[in-house]
Amino acid sequence: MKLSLPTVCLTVQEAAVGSVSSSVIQKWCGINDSEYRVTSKPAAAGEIRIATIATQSERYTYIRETGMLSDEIFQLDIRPEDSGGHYVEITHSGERSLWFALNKLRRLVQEQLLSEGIIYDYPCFAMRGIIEGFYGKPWEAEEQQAMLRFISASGMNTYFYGPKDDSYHRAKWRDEYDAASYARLKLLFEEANRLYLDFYYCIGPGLSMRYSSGEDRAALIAKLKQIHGLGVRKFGLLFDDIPGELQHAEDRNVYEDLVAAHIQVTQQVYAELKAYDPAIQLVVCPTQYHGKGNEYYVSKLGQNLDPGIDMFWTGRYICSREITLLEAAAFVQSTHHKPLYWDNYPVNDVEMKNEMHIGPYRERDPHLYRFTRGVIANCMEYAESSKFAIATVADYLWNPIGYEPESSWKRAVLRIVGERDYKPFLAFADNVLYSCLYLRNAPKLNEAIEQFLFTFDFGNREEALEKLGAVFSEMEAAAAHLQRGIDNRAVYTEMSRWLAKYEKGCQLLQTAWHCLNRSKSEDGVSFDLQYKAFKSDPTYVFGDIIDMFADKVFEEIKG
Ligand code: LTM
Repeated sequence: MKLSLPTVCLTVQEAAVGSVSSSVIQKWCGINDSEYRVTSKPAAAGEIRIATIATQSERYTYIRETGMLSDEIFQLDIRPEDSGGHYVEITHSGERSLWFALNKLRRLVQEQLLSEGIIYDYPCFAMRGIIEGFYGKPWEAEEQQAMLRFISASGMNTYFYGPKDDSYHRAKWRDEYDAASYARLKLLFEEANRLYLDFYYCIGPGLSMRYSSGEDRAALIAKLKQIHGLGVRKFGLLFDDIPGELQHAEDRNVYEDLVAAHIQVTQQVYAELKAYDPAIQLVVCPTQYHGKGNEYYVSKLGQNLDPGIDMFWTGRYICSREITLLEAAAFVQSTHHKPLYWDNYPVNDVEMKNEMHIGPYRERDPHLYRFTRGVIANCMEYAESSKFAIATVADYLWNPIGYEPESSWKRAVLRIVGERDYKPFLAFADNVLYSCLYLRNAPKLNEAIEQFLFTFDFGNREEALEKLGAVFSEMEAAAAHLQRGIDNRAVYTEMSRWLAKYEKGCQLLQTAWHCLNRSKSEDGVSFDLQYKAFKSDPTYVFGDIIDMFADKVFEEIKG
């Protein structure tokens, strides 16, 4: 989506020294369609004049609250200019913190919150990002690039490449990338770099690897070195979703169990890559990647891995409804590693394929950053629709204590679908919020029906019908609006199945209303047919809310 950002004028003094900040600001203007100019004059209306101060002082390189060095701290000192524009002095420690400062500025402009004052800001979680780690069609190159721009603009700093159905990542892990796929990966890596994102390349060899085989271990290291050739320095070794026992006789002769094999292979990969290039970093995903954190496999793995290797963990369950401090602390205690959460939200693959996960991120303890390396959210194969949830994950990870799911989510909806479709989209979205994080269905519709039933049965029937009719009509109007088209074409296409089911449901509710109003005798038959058609579509919209209401309608039809 295009933003109408003001012209950004860099003060002459800055540009004159040919500073790094000048090139960062130019790049940022390019990405955000904002005009870039160098000036000595105060900013006129519609302009922002920027001056930057780079410093390595403690205030800009160390987060006291987390006790960690950081390259992401910044301060914005915003002052209105007499000439109508704004002067903003950005204090930062380097390119990345300047980048985040500019993105904060962008949000202030976008949300019309640019006003005089000082904003000193930094993120709470060290690693904040997403993983393309779902089953299903990997994202297209353009979708990947757009997603990188989106997460970077949202304050995230990490992208993991690990689509289960990229055969080079998992099924054909031994094979080196062909020229075309290698070139595509290179572009992706370069874009991540340009956007100050840490790029992790993941490999999942566990389906067929013979852990004891020198040849297989050499193939694994050679493959990672091929990726290292692109400039990639961060890797993920994924042992998730593979058999929990050693599969090959030769492995059973060498290792007492699976975890012993995983320790040896991971340690060797880490040692050899470190010797090859000391800058490399490694994350491992255990085969037991969820639970209490004190089980045999994961405790033994953690206690025997180099402390520099990070460990993925999805929490109590594969898709965890909540993540608590106690759970994180238990993991730290038994594995001697802070968990790096691989959070399976908004992913909707495998048995969740009929759900559409667009609701806000919830139920993660606001103090979780104290016990974790970070959170990496696993996305849906629907790249554009993943952004609703991802924007809220980004808000939580930056400032979990100030995070408010509802307001963060509404900002995300506005940003993604735009003003024209905002209200109808909210009306629709309320009926597709169900996920592992939120076990409720269609809360607004549910409340309207509950109120209706009470008044219909025990109060004034006409009044009850009138109120419910208004709710249904509004829903039907929203469905019709969205079916005619959403400005964000990608959302429209990805959600076509859910939008169609929503429309079907809205039409069914209208028929139900006519039945209850007894205005048309043929409505009973029509409702029955429509209801059967609605039920035969497994796409998850409304949950069971319409079913409960349908029972009442059938009861009334029977008289
Ligand atoms: O969660 C992990 C570590 N692995 C897989 C994911 O690739 C998959 O997307 C999710 C959701 O189905 N479940 C997994 O087990």
